Amino acid sequence: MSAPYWEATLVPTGVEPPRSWVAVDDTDAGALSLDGRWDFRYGRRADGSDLGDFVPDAITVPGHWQLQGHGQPQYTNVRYPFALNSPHVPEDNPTGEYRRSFAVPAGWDGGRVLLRFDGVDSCARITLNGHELGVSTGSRLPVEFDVTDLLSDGGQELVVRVHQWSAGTYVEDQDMWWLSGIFRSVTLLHRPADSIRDFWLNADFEPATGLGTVTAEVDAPAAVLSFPELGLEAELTAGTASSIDCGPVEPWSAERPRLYTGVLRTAGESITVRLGFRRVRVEQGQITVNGNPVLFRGVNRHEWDARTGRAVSAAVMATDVELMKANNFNAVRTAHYPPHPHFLGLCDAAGLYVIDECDLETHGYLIDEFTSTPENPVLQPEWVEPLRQRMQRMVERDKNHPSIILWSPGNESGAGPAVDAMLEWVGRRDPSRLRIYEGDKSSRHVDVYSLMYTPHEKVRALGEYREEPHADAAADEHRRTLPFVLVEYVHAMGLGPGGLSEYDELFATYPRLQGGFVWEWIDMCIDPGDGRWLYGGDFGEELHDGNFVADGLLLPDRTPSPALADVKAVFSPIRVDLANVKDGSIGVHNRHEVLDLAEFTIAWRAELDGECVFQVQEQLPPLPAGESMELAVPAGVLAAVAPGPAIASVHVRILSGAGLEVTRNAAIVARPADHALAADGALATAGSALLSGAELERGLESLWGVHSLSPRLWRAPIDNDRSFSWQPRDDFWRKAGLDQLTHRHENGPEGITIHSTPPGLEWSLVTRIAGTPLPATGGATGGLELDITQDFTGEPPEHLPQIGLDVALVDDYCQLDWLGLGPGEGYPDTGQGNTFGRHQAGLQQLTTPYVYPQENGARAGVEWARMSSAQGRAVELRASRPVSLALRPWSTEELAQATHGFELEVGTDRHLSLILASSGVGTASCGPGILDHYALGAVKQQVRLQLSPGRQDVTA
Ligand code: IPT
Repeated sequence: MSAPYWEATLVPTGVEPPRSWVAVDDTDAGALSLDGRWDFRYGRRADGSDLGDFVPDAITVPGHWQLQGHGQPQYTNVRYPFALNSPHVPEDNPTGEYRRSFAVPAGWDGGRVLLRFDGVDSCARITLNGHELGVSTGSRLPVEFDVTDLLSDGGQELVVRVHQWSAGTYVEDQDMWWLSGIFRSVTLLHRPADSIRDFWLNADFEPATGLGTVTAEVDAPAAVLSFPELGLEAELTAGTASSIDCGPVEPWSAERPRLYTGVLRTAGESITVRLGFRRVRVEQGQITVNGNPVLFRGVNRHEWDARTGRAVSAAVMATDVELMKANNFNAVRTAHYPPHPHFLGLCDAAGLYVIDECDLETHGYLIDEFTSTPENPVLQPEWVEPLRQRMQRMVERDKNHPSIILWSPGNESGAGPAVDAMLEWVGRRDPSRLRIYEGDKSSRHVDVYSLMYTPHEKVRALGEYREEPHADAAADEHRRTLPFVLVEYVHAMGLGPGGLSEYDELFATYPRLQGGFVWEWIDMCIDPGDGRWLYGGDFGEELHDGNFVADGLLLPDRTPSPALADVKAVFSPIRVDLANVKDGSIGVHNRHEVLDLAEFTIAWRAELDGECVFQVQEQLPPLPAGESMELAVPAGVLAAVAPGPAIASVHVRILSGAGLEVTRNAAIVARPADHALAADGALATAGSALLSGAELERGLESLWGVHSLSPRLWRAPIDNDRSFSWQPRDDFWRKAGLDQLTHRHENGPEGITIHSTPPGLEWSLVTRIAGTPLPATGGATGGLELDITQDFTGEPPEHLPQIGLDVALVDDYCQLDWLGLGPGEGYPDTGQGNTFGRHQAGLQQLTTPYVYPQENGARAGVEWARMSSAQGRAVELRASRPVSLALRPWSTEELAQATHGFELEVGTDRHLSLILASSGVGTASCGPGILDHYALGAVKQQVRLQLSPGRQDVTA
């Protein structure tokens, strides 16, 4: 018995040869969209024996059936959802049959009619008017069928039977939800007589002369290519590549994505075409575009929409590209499959370098980074041709996009003949672009060496060509000539990633290191329609990988997580260094690839205690790309912040020609001469009136509404600390009892002493709070001045998450104003997007709704703050040295216990964490842990706080 089609390692059958994808708006040939509601029936057997009757208008195309009430989503990362027995799949194979009828539009005379599917997951048998057209495989690749001779005179009936599991599943083991169905558009295309079957306009730029050339291949009779803007009108001959001189042109790059729009015309069809002239090379061990070395400030993008899964609208794609550009990204890797082709057009227009990655991953067959089981499909002869064809299908579909500068055969599939065949084929078909593939450590068939999640020191070694030799001498020699790119790094899961700035420094130092791609763009959670964010296991799946699917820079609803602002700051193509601002100049570094700074402006602001006292804006000089300069501070700025009784600071913002902020920075230039609080000084009124513990407690309660004080060393575990991480620090911290400290309060004549000890261990944290009353001024009630010290006895653990004090409050404080770093949360190795200044946030903005609840929201570098409650209480804090504050409507324990954001309800409880020292966060959820200099030891802490009744801001 021959294998059923869904278990055949087949290439698609009955299909047209692959060709360039043309948007229906770009051709004058007729097209009919078959998107919309289709009839549907669903069963669990691939032979269709249990498919009931069709339900009319029951499902939306494009879409996934699991998100429309049939079957369940399931999320696994590396593991396959069923036992490995390629090419066999389980008998329980969810199967959906789609049906719709349509009429061929009038006027489609002559020529042929094609039926195009842009994406069907994972395998489909397609039937038109009772005739089988063929079988589609390759979920994220298009198939086209010639249906000309099968059209009936009346209406047409199209039936598509789709299977969740197929032989193709074995090569589609990407880290994402298993979701099925017709998830991209279905279109009927008229191909008039003498229309254009395929074309490739490959536009080259010669940096030395500034001349452009187009190599044009066309599969069409008597085609004419015209670009009026270039004064170009050329006749093309089918079957031969014509080389067309275009004269002087402006080159295309991510920074200046210059496109020329023209027309490719035959007697039967006109297609709008776009040229981006650029030359991609490896020169002297560096990737260059138009002769300029590039530095990838990139991100890995899965296609995702929390409501519709991988069926993403054009509007969502546009939002993604706009957000990437606005946040200083210049590159995107289409992890781990060819994206909807519309996205690539957006990258051409906006300026993003693209790694176009083919639909291949066999991760579940890998034993470790270097070895795979012998059954790995990429090692099997029968997979060579189907996988080679997948590469061909992607490249032919996407070849006209100037934004694509690298081709990738796939992700994490190891090495083998099938991958070699993919790389060798594309090397011959398109030598104008480069090849990259992380999965083959020999890098034999690629132009760029790449790894993922590599620790900083190893990356430095690569930058210095000090890498471990490859066992094969020839491969080693070749690999040492290659540039290096991190295809994935800084795993943006939950709070973090830390370590980004240090990677950026390495990229800036070593020419061989040409940047990397942050993992990943968006948290891939499912919103079932009520705003909840669900992850693996929430659909009753037994096998799943939990919240590992939520590791993006955007929260599931596309609101930026704080990390996005940090990435924007670190990736900024313009750096401003304010270290010497007091002396009258700042450093400006132009990190662009081609742009000089003539079109950018700098906005200066002088502030006293956070209030703007002077501002001025000026054009930046035309500093060439790659160069640095000293820029004089305008006279008025420094004059306005001459030392006085306030914290004086200077702020700069760099704005693009369009007025968008590229980056910002700020520096404190003077502190008040009579700063009342010196960290090492004595209490202002010490000796005179030290309050007893009981008096101090009463004072704190009446002034601030303090209900209880709990010293704290533990944080609600962040994803980077949890047990699945590469450095499961939280396991260690729990073993050390940090989450279970018990406290003993002693009220003495000189204040409060709190002994905090873990169960059954000998060491303790001793917190001492001494206080004196502050005199009342101008009729207002007086305040309190506190001296807080925290120190250790015995042998505390070597590394701690934080050192501080949790304050449970009586009033429902709902707003924080502060002078410090902001506007976002900040930890020692995050918060690069923050600047010093006066900030304000309501309770909701003060917490970050990470999908999996964890430590979040602390505002760092705080020197002054005012907390205001709904009841009208306000209290001001002035600190002798910068501290971190986190105001939350739940306790650390509540935060730590919840497993979904929606489990945390906002009541009237308020908890303030006063964090005197904090560990970094690292990126160990997938990658290196906290860098040594961000680790926190058991170090004595001291701070002096002045608390006073605050002025309530009058709200309308
Ligand atoms: C690696 C994968 O390439 C990516 O798809 C994703 O799984 C990511 O990391 C983690 O979120 S897999 C890792 C085990 C190296």
